[in-house]
Amino acid sequence: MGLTGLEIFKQLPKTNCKDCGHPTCLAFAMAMAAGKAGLDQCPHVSDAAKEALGAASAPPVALVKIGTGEKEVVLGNETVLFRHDKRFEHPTGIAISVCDTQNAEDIAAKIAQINKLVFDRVGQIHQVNLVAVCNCSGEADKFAAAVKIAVENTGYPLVLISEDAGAMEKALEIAGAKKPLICGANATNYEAMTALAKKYDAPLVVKGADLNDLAAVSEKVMALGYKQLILDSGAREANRVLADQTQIRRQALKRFRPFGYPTITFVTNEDPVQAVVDASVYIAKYAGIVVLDTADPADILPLITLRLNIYTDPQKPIAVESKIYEIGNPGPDAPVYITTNFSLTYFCVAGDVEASRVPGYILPVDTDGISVLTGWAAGKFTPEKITEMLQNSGIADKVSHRKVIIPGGVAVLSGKLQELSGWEVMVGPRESAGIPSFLKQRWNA
Ligand code: B12
Repeated sequence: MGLTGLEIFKQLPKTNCKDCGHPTCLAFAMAMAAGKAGLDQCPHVSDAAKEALGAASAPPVALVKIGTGEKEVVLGNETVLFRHDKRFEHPTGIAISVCDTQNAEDIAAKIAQINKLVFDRVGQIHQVNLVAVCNCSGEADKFAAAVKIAVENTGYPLVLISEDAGAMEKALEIAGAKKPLICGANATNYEAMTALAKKYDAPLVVKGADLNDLAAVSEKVMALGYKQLILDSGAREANRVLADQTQIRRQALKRFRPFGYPTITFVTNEDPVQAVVDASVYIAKYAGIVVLDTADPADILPLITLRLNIYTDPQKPIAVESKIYEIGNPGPDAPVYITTNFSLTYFCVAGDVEASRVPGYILPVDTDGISVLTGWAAGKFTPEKITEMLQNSGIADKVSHRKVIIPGGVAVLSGKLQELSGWEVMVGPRESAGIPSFLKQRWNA
């Protein structure tokens, strides 16, 4: 169990200096107890207090990294049960599995398919994160051969799935330098698997037959001094997985250390539609990693979209940078559109400007990522801010005319904007979908 706010408070300097960003030492202690502040925020804490509070100030779910380089997968550091309490920190890693009973060409072909699962959505690139190689054959040599194909054909970090320490050792001789996830240790093989994990400094899955067994194995591995762990409760049926994932997160937040690690889940449903539904439940409910067999984009895109929605920070709308965007190859006669920097708004407008087939400039005003009418109602999409953008963005150097098109929903801004900016304001349609026909009828720079 974690320390209470008062227990933490006793160890603090009690100067109320505010250097930690909290008004008093007591407020800081309470925030730490709730997992919302870290001891490193207090620059004056003594070494003795650091030692006493070390465990309490560590995040309830440890940070674990898999792989190396730019595709490294980072999991953990979670502090809440519900996203709206703060936010979820690290998105579920999506792993697609290959089996060592498949022939070499089929394994390479599936990996090629996995590598192609890259999607551009509202201006961000989203993709799967890991390739899981499964020792389905039970043979060490076949496993090593499949791992070799994976190493040679993908940049994604690997999950090596075998409970045979001998087979794992051979696989690690091939893939160990890439810090794969070793999957993994159980009640009988944990000593050998932990030794391998230590040797390669690679993260290790600890698996239990149920939650009690998982806690016991996790404790034993921690007692061996290894803490780069990922938890597998052994459950494979969706209702059991959901119950276990929830219990693991709850206990982790109560600082039950054996459960203070990210988790891994496996989708085993043979019905392909139900498999995607199961995976979506695991993504929604705390899975650090979800391992699936399918590499079909029609299965993966919905999961990636769901993950995007769950793992965005609810306190921060998705926004695009406030700068000049060129659609097509606009010249000095091209129309200039004003909008807001809420991603959804910007991408609606960008799509419709593109559909008009008339190259143009779009200027999304920084409204802290909120929409046109919300921005206007909140005083963040004003004639003053639009004028500032027209004057400071450099758009005046790019076009020879001085006409600007604003969204029809904020027609009310036009008079003041024209007065402040000196630009001729054209009120566009309410919906950006109307831009192509609006241009045909009204645009003549
Ligand atoms: Co609000 N909100 N909201 N809101 N909100 C609404 C905008 C609305 C209309 C609801 C209502 O009362 N009917 C009112 C505004 C009324 C008004 O004044 N006209 C409203 C209000 C009052 C508020 C609050 C002031 C409430 C309050 O606190 N009292 C606050 C203000 C926020 C603040 O920071 N203080 C508020 C808060 C919110 C939250 C909950 C935060 C979210 C904002 C999320 C976000 O924007 N990131 C919110 C939402 C979601 C909405 C809602 C339901 C949808 C807005 C949205 O996302 N639209 C609307 C209702 C509605 O609009 N039907 C109310 C989708 C985007 C894509 O639309 O930006 O308008 P859009 O873009 C379209 C068009 O404008 C046009 O095309 C786009 C696609 O169709 N377009 C064009 C865009 N750019 C351009 C450019 C050109 C050149 C052209 C031609 C066209």
